[in-house]
Amino acid sequence: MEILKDIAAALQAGQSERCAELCAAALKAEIPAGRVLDEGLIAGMNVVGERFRDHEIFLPHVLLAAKAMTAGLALLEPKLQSESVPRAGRAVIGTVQGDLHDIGKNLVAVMLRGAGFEIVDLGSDVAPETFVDEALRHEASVIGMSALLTTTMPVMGRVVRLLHERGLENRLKTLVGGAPVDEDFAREIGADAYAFDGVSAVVRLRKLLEES
Ligand code: B1M
Repeated sequence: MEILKDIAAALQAGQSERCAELCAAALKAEIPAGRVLDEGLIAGMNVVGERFRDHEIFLPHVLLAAKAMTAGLALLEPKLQSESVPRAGRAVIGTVQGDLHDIGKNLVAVMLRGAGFEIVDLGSDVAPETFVDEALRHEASVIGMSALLTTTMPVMGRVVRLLHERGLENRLKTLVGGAPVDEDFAREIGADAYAFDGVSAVVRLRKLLEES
């Protein structure tokens, strides 16, 4: 669809205002928010990621694209969340220490809230102790962790180990995700669940809460 391609192009060009305007127009044309997200914003960001990897563009360009993504997401958020869903359980979520990538984590939080979960967002660059202390303080049942860098993935394992050291592994379950993370890695570090994206995070979190 042309407008979705335009959204992807505006994001790649780092044009926040245009990106937001186009997202608003797409919603007005009754294109489902999930489609605007997948075929517009995420499609555009994937190209940015590839071009950054191939050294065709540099960090300031990626930052502008991230700003455009955030502007578009702000418009989609109310549509992605369905109101009046009964509260299904509480989790804290954050991007692990040393990692500032928060777009995916924010998106997952939106999807989880939309599915009725109470989500406490701890932000990015979250230390292992903070994950555990905040989960206890908020009486959450699950710690959700996001990592986008291969260098920060190991922090997830530190959180799992900390839970064991403090005898909390049965009380606080762990859910991990992010582009470099996969099922095998989750198993290796002893996390309770892995989710590929926001939709699978909803399924996995629901299952974890049923089990706890
Ligand atoms: Co950076 N970056 N970045 N970056 N960045 C990546 C991750 C990279 C793959 C780019 C590349 O080289 N192709 C690369 C990592 C390489 C690696 O580790 N092997 C990289 C690098 C190297 C870096 C820096 C080190 C660059 C530098 O400084 N030289 C630096 C690190 C800073 C730091 O964190 N300490 C850096 C910085 C940045 C910006 C600040 C400019 C910006 C982030 C802005 C922000 O987040 N506020 C940025 C961006 C935007 C990217 C790319 C282009 C896009 C990430 C994104 O937002 N994707 C990224 C390349 C890429 O991934 N294609 C890249 C869209 C988002 C919706 O997807 O985050 O994958 P994603 O989230 C998905 C799933 O992963 C999953 O669901 C989400 C929705 O579908 N998911 C979960 C995520 N968390 C989950 C949690 C769950 C469940 C599912 O449960 C709890």
